[in-house]
Amino acid sequence: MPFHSLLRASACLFALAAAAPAFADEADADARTIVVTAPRLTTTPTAEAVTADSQPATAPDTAAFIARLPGAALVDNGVLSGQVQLRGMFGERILLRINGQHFASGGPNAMDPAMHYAPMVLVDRIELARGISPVRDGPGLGGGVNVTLKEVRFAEGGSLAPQLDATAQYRSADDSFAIGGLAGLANDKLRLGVFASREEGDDTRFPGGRIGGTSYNRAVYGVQAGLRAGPGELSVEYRRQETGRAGNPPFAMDIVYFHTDFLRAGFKGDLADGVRLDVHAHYAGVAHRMNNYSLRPAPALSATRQSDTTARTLGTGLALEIGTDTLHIRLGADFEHVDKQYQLYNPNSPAFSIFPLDKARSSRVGGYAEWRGALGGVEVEAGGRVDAHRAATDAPRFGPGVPMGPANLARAFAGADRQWTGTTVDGALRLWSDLGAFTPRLTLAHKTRVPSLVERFSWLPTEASGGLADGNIYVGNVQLKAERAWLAEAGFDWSNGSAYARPAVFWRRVHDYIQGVAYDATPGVLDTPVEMVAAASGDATPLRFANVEAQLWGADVAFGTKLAGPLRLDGVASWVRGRRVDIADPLYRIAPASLRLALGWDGSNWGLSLEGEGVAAQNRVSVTNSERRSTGYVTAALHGHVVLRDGVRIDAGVENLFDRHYVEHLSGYNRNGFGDVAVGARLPGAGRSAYLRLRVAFEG
Ligand SMILES: [Cu+2]
Repeated sequence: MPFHSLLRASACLFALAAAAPAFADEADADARTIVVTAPRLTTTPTAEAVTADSQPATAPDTAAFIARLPGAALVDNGVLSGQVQLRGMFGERILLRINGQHFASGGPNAMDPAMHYAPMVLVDRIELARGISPVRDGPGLGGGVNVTLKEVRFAEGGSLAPQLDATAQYRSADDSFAIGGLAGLANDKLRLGVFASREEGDDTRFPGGRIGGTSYNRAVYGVQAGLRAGPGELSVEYRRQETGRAGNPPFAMDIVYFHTDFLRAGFKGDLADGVRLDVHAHYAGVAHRMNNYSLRPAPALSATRQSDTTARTLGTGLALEIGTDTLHIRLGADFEHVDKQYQLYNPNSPAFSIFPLDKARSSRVGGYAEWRGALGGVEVEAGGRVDAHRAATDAPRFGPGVPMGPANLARAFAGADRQWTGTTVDGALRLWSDLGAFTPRLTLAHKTRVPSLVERFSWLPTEASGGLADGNIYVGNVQLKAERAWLAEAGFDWSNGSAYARPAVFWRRVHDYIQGVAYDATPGVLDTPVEMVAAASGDATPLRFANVEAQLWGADVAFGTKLAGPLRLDGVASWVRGRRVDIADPLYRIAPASLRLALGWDGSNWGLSLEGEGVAAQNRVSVTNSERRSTGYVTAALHGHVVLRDGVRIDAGVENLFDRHYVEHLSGYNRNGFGDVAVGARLPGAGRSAYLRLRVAFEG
């Protein structure tokens, strides 16, 4: 059925392609997004932007695409639940946004990390800040990623003209198809668009069989509009995502569904000469269900569990920029409110129902100032922000079938102080100098992150941990303080027309880094109610979230050179280390060193590249998180593309060319008894996989 749908879709796209008028005028503009090849990135001093076509990536989530960039890696918690790791940090430490919108994940284990909501077939481009994100984007400890989905563009004249941008893909590793795109009408004042995507995949195959519980399906649809009124633009977008059953083998449960709505409205424009206003408001609402019996062998009736969770995020922002692009002051304020609910129950025994998070909510009000200018030959961006935070949760409800242990913990938590307020201060200074082919860069920053609602308020010992997937049972800690990091980063961009290199070294010291630690001084001895409840749930040595001290450092680089004629070599290398400072223990789930080299042939309208990736063993593992070592591996891939005519591009290739069995250090340990991976073993990477992708884009 998937393949038939794909054929139908392809036939449909070919028909459209044949009908597409030539658009010589737009060819250049489109070349930017359609014809880019090989891992070459455009760079500004503060961020890197890549287009969706510039990297061969076939996984449905954008997290896997981002993982190909320098300093980045994929934390694989499920086909639709991949998290971005940047320089050793992942989860809420990274400032992730889609179309500029930041929102809370709906799953207490982040089964829907931000990139869950960015299907690759709808992605236009990605901006990546490897080191830190600017203070105007909000607080955030590590780097930042903003994914921009495809958007209808304003046209030249006054008459409405059609636009289309559609992609269809098939890949063999999971017999999956993805189809999606955007259709719209635009003139110089108005743009209107509708977009949709649909993806379906079976279990992923690896050289030993198939990985149980890795099938998935997901649909996205929505509308967008923009209106140019006088000197400004008004924009509005609504997007709905329906994720169906999708597996999460490293977790105790799998996704039954996510139903998520996104709404965003904004205005950008010139108030007066040199005064720009940017104001927006957005909402995201997630409804989620997961369980431990639909996509994996069902446990005994008394142990069946299902969870219903919700998360809602409301945000607004206002910024005023006074000056020119290169010399200005920017003043802004923003607000974000999040509420979360998490109910756990036994569907076979309705009296067993409990709320590990009951009406938990947090809010943040922030203000910032940024200055962009130059001192002598040195370009400067300096900014500071202050945020006031609040968090609270209700006394947890629970049903009559809940055993005495958890019921007593609920009563104790009801009597505890369940409110927190705090203030954070962030500052960032970026310096760079444009010396022709050579641009040295230096960044110094102080960045913060407040504890998540799960880290602070999960009073019931469960595996909810924001996606750590280490198999440990965790309990929250209302005393947690905000994480504070000092960062220094130095690097340069160099290019001479035929070769380029963008290396960076970084160092980050994190005070009050939040990590699980032994619940008390006598781990394994069941002398507290929390340990007794945890032991009854299968873990006699639960961890509690605590503030510890940490340090991360490393280096990464993107580089490339022309070799001879159209033959070129490109590469990306990443290396990061992380360790606790207060005790001798490496940090958990840090990507091993990696190097990817691509030997490419750039034809005038086609390209071919042979890619090899080597990943080192990871022997520096966290004892605290019971992390296992992993061995290194090498894989190869072949990627090709051809641009048949302006706006019609076909990509095809083979990943894991030699069908190697390999295990990524950052994938979790299997807990799904279906399939051919032993329970408890680290999940393997996909076997040899061929793919075919067609993209058609035109502006009429
Ligand atoms: Cu979930």
